[in-house]
Order: sequence, then structure tokens, then C-alpha cells
Amino acid sequence: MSWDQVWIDVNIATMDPEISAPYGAITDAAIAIKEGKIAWMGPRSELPEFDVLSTPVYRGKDGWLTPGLIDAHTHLVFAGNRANEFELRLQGASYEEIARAGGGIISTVKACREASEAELFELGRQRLNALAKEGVTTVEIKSGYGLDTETELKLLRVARELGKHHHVDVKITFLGAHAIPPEYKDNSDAYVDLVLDEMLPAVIQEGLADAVDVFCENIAFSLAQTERVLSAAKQAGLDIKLHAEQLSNLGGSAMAAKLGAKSVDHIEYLDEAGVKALSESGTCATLLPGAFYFLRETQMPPIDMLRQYEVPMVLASDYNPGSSPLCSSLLMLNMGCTLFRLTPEEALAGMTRNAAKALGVEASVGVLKVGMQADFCLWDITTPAALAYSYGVDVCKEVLKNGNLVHQ
Ligand code: DI6
Ligand code: FE
Repeated sequence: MSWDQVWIDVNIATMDPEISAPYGAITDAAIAIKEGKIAWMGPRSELPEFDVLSTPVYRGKDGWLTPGLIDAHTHLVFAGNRANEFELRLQGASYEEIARAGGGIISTVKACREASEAELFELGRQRLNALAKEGVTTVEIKSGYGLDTETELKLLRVARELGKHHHVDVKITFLGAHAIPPEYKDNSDAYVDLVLDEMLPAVIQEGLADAVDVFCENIAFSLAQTERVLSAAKQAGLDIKLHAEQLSNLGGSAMAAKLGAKSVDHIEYLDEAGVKALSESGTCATLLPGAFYFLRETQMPPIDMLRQYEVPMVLASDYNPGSSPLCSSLLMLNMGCTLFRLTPEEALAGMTRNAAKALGVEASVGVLKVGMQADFCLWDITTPAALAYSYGVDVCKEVLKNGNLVHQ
């Protein structure tokens, strides 16, 4: 056998559903890499002979390997912060009240319109580094803090540059319909026209997005407006997804599912009809415990129903300055379990296998098996449940991206 590197003294949480053990685990395992892909994996006792003189062999000190983590929902390119609104909320103002008074998303929009591409890139790079340190190897980044053509394109270009210059793979989502900008305060339909007639064609022309998202909510876009945007995106061949049922139930999830959305995200207010629609279309349910926690929401997403209908559950940070200023993958694993009562295995699947599905990259990442990209992390833990259990001590020892060591 001729391989580029071999890892031994490891346990592997493959997250491969075809391996029946919890976490798809293989204990006392070995894994071999060739040309950035997994070339062999299995119990150490079955490791075929290979040229030990010319092949680097790494020892994992009996730690655990998992697939590289995937954060499938972030808004990590933004300028400014909203610490002042945090203070207002602590004095009793609600997220919706602040948004209606022209703060909220719109205050971040102002900061983004003023910021240069270089400034936004540097802020994005630092945040990507924070996620990468905790094992993230693939991330989704949305626009949505520009709300005019020039600034939306600027944010998307920054996301694209981050993907080019950082080892973390970046999937990009155009979220022009995130909020109604002040210029269109009394005419949101005209803003939707702008999104469809000017922004979306420009985004497509420059090849700046993999997917399109909308914030379907009373304080943002109606069901009919959302459907217009998602239908156009689908027609243009882009993936679609939706911020839906976060603060109320407008039926956005069921509509998006019928259009073939990859995921619907937040979904605290999702009902059984919505869950059924997701299961029929194979749409993922993305849970965002950071926003639930930070906004001190009390309405729980319908976890039991999602399990019952076997809807793939994704867990993501929703990292953004307003509702989830928490730039951490491991904290989300913990909150997914403590707040939403996921099992640690469900939580990890939500940041690996199911997250890959939500981003349409499941053919290459999200589970560890032969032929997949060698994107994996080595953790100094004794059981995979420890990833969700404890937070704050650095247990991420190595990260490999396409077979290259990238951990700083
Ligand atoms: N829902 C959210 O939680 C974020 N966007 C959205 O549509 C919040 C974004 C923000 O407050 O800046
Ligand atoms: Fe979001």
C-alpha cells in the first residue's frame, strides 16, 4: 500500500450511518490518507501492510477523530457590534421592539455600508479563525447586512475572498431579503423587486452565491414575498433555504420544503404540518440554540416531532451581532443538548453529517469513510459525548483539511 500518511492510536467517530455502533464508532482504529482523501479506515488489527519507512505515521494518543465540523448557518461577515442593544434588552426592550425602532439588523446594515472590503475581510478572518480553532473545516456565510446592491455584493465578495484565503471551505448564501431597508420602509414589495430584478442577477452574473435565503417573519418578509424570492432562486439553479418560524408561524417552512429547500432554519414555531412537509421533501431542520439562548426564547423547536418524522437535524451557530454573538461550534454542541435536549450523538451529527446535507456537500464531507475528503479533527477526549459535555478547555489537538494539518 502506498499512502501519504497513516494515523494510529485513535478511535474514530465516523458518523457513518452504515456503521451501526453509536457515532459510527471504530475503536482502536487506523486511518490512511492519499491525495487528500481517506484511502483506508478500520480496526488497527486489520491495517494492511504499508511502507513504514516512507510513510509518516502519526499517533493519536488514544484520542477521538471526528469529521471536521461544519457550521451550516452563520452571518459572520459584518461590521460593528450591538452591545448597546444588549444593554437595552437587559433593561426590558424586546428584540422586535428594537428592530421596529430602526435598530437591530438595520444598525448593522449602517455599519456594513460604511466599512471597506478590507475591514470586513479582516473581521471575517478573525471569526473564521475562532471557528477553525474549534475544529470547523466547512462554514456557510450569508450576506444580508447590505440591503442595497452594492453592499450585498461587497459582503458576498468578502465571503468569497475568505474562502480563497482561508483553509476553511466557505459556502456562500445570498440573503438580500434579510430585512426591509429604511429606504423601502413603506414599500417592501418594491424592495423585493430590487432583490429580484437587480441584486439576484448581479449575484448570479458574478457567481457569488451557492444558495439564496430569506427571513420570513412578521418583522421581515411575508410568505408571498418569500415565495417570490425562493422561486426565482430555484429557477436560476441555486440552492434555497429559509429563516422560518423563528418568532411566529407563517408557514414558511412548508412552502420552502415544497420548493425543495435544503434546509429551514430556527423553526421554534414549526407545527406538525410543517414537519411533515420537511420529511416529504428531505429538507433539513437547522436548529440554532445560540439565538434561542441569547434572545431568551421559551418556545422550543419541535424536536420530538422532527425525530418522529426522521427529519435530519442540523446544529449551527447562527453567529451574528444581534441574536447570536457566539462564535463557537463547541458551545453549540453543548447548547444543542442542554437547551434542546438533543443527544450528544444527534448534536454531533448536526455539525457533521446533517450539516453537510444542508449545504449539499454530503458527497465529500460530513462522515469519515473511504473516498471522502480527509477533513477531520483529533480531540483529546475519552468518549465522543465529551465534545458536547464540557466547554472551555482546548481539546482540539489537530485539524486536517484535505489531508493537510491546518490547526494553529
Ligand atoms: N434571524 C436571526 O436570528 C438573525 N437573522 C435572522 O433573520 C438575526 C440577525 C441580526 O439581528 O443581526
Ligand atoms: Fe440566521
